[in-house]
Formats: sequence, C-alpha cells, structure tokens
Amino acid sequence: MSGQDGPMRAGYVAIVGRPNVGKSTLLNRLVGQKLSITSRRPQTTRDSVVGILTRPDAQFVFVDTPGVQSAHGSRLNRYMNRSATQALEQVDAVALVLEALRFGPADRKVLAAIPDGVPVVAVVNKIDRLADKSALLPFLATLAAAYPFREIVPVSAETGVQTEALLGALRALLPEGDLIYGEDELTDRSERFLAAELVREKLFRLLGEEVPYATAVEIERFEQEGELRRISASILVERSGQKPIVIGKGGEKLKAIGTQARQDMEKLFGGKVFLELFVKVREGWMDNAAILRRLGYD
Ligand SMILES: Nc1nc2c(ncn2[C@@H]2O[C@H](COP(=O)(O)OP(=O)(O)OP(=O)(O)O)[C@@H](O)[C@H]2O)c(=O)[nH]1
Ligand SMILES: [Mg+2]
Repeated sequence: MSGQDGPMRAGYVAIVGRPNVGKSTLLNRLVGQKLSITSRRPQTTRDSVVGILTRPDAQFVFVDTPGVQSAHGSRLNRYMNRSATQALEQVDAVALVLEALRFGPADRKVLAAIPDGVPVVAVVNKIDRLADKSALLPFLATLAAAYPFREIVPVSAETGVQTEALLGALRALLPEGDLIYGEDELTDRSERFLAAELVREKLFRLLGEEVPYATAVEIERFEQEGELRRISASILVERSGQKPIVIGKGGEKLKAIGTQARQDMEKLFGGKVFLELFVKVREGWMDNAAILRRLGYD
C-alpha cells in the first residue's frame, strides 16, 4: 500500500521523558483515542502502552512509557524505570517530550538513556501555557546546541497545535515497509488492562496527595454478554487508614471513581459496562513479587 506522499512507512516510536511532561496526553492526541491515562500528578503511567496510528502513507506504533525518575523506591518503581528503558530497545525513533522552557538534569538523564544511533525528535510540549511566545526561540536554540536532535517541534498535546508537524517529522524517520499491525488495530493492550488503568486514572484524579501512589487496581472478573461488559475490580491500598479515604463519606468518593471510570470504558469499548469496585488492604503490595506479577508489573 502506498499513499500520495511517497512510500508506505511503518515503525516504532518510543515516547519518553521525565514524569508529568505530557507523554500520555501526547499519545492520546496522536492516535485520537484515550488509551493512556493522564493526571496532574507525576508518575501516573506505570507501564508502557502501545497506541497505533495508521495513515495511508504511514503506520506509527507509539509506545508511551512511564516517566523516568531517579528515586528508586519500591520494586514497583524499579519496574517502571525498566519498562521505560526497555521501550527504547529496537525502536526506529524516539520522541523526547520536554516542557516548554524547561530542560534540566532530569531531562538530560532521559536523553542519556537513549541508545546511540536512534534518531531523537525533541517535542517541546505545553506551548499553550506560554504567555510570552518570544521566549521559545532562545529555548529552541539551547536545545539544538545541547544535542543533535533530528527535529525540534513545539506542540501542545492538550490542544493539538502542531501535532501534524510532529507526525511529519516522525514519519521521515520510519523505515519503508509494510504495516506492522492491522489497519484497524489501536493498541496491543487488552480491554482488561485498559479497564484497570481507567479506574487507576480516577484514583489519581480524585484522591489527595499520597493516596494514589499507594493504590493499584486488579481486575477480578471481566465478562462480556453481547454488548454488555461486566467488570469487577479491586482497588488495593497499602494501609487500612487509606481504605476510608478511597471510599469517602457515605461512599461518595468510590461512587464517583466508579461512575467516571465506567463512562470512559463505555466510550473506549463502545458498549455498556457494569462496573463493580471493591477496596482491599494489601500491605506492602508494591514490594510484593506475587502481587506485582498479578498486576502485570513484572
Ligand atoms: N497546558 C497543557 N497541559 C498539558 C499538555 N500536555 C499535557 N498536559 C498536562 O500535563 C499533566 C501531565 O500529563 P500526562 O500526559 O499525564 O504526563 P506524563 O508525561 O504521561 O506523566 P507520567 O505518566 O506521570 O510520567 C496533565 O495535567 C496534562 O493535562 C499541554 O500541551 N498543555
Ligand atoms: Mg503518562
């Protein structure tokens, strides 16, 4: 298959960067679906997620990754870093996401982890937040001097400004070749994984400071009857004191988490969802090899 703009190209693009720069927002924007969860808090993404965009002249297989961080706390944290580093193996190009006007040691560290020879495009995100756009030019010059980026593309993942230009820059780095995935495929992840992630997103969005980091979501049951999906999930917390926080006064918090997660699932899966949530205390789950394996963090 070949489009008007030259030969068919297909390949893998890892989306990397320090926590909270907008990697997952960018993935969702590029593929036009909410596949990867996002929140105001750093370290929302724990596991890599593939999002596929197929155009007449190119297939982009994007791999969203957890934000690389230097504080190695738990076994879970080590998994997150490993998952980001592994995504860099055997990719055709890397999109290094930065925040406009910020390029510091944490960003340099991510850059240093990219294997030699892999072309890197710097994605300068969140330009919609810049009150003074003239500050961008010297910043782009600083970046160009710091590393031989193949391209530097300012974008807003939130509004979509300049994301077509980014796709153009990335397409040029993909090898010529046939589709890697089917034309209508969107992700390599199961609905089960996506459902657990959507619940986790609501925990990150609706709960206070430390609590989201103490939670994980385990799908207990996932059954499909025609267009209806029946899903039961457990929210794991670290300490018994966190359970009432997740449940909230009169169960209000858990209800909001469930409602919002269900609405997102219905949109993504294109069918009705019946969602049941439980909260369980699992002390030390983020260092427990068996639990981490069940959660897919191994
Ligand atoms: N104003 C603005 N906000 C953005 C943009 N892109 C992302 N954000 C916000 O930045 C925050 C972090 O976005 P994420 O997409 O979760 O960031 P991430 O890099 O995936 O973060 P981790 O998974 O935690 O490493 C969210 O509140 C987003 O809404 C943008 O272009 N403009
Ligand atoms: Mg993310």
